[in-house]
Amino acid sequence: MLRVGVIGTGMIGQDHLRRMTRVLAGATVTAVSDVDVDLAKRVADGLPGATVHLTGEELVADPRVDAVVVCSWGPTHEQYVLAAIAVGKPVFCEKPLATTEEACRRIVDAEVARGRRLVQVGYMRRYDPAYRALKAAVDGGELGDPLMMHCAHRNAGVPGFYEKESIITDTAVHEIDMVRWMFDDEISAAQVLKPRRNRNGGDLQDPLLLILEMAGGALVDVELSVNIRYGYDIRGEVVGENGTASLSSPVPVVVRAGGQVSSPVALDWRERFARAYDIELQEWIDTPFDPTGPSAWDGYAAAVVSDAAVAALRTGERVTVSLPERPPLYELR
Ligand code: NAD
Ligand code: ISE
Repeated sequence: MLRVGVIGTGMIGQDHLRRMTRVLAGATVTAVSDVDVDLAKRVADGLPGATVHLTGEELVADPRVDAVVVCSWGPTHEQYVLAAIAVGKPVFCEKPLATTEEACRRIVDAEVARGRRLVQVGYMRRYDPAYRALKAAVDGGELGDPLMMHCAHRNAGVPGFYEKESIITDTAVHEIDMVRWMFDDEISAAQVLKPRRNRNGGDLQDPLLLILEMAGGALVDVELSVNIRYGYDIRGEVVGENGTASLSSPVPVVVRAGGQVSSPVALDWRERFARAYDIELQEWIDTPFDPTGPSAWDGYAAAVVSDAAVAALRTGERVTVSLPERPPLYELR
């Protein structure tokens, strides 16, 4: 049984706790921590035997914790991931790995210095059955070479920690990781176009259109709408030389009644990606010392592009991206 400590007991922290205690096999939660100590205590009430630690560092050092799950706000991830690497404990870190290139580089450097992979990042789309089927269609070759991908990432509203640039660093970062994986290719430039603002978003630049250029020449457009009220809607269509392939809408039911055809829209990411989160965490629990999911390097690469996209958002310019050489620790397996 893997003894897990969870740092950050907010929305996704609680959702991962639920799946580790009620859905998945092989893990037991022995500790939790949150800067909101009362919240951590309330959450721990439902976790028999779990210790509440006042700091994440204390949790990482707990001898009853074999592995760490980090679910606190993005800018706080670095300190906990570094603490786990320092004591050689595996760490599953929710995305983004950290919110800047520099912070992610420090994590990569620490892991390389340690000489083994200990970090997995929560880019769960790689585990989503619909995205996997889309990638299989692209890899199968029937479409010919992929030329473009159209994506939409729509949220009904934004979480409390959201800041001006979170639309890139917290939201678009999923597509940034996903297209690197989908096309086995790196992103070479980013540009941001700003349409008229949605009044639901206050002074947030919402929606926006992110254009990503892939090194191999494909172009990706991502519509980001984060206060669109009607629900959580994730779309993706790859256009190839001979055909197209798109994510099908994963609706549980279609109702035909009263002269209407209707189906429910997911409320948020918990509903839309439930299966993907289950698969990613189960695989991590099964082999925490040999993680096969998104690595610290993938987290770093996403942050380099995300920094470029933030610069593009600020300046209106097309910003080029170049990644340094990937350390041998992260060679594809
Ligand atoms: P949240 O605000 O609901 O929860 C975050 C919790 O972290 C809060 O309880 C807060 O008090 C705590 N916290 C903040 N700073 C801390 C610190 N220094 N130490 C310990 N605890 C701290 O936010 P959330 O929606 O659960 O998001 C948390 C993280 O998970 C973010 O990085 C977010 O991007 C990521 N996330 C990923 C997905 C996904 O689809 N993979 C979905 C949602 C959130
Ligand atoms: C949130 O943090 C997530 O990661 C969700 O998957 C994403 O859709 C949302 O925009 C983010 O705020």
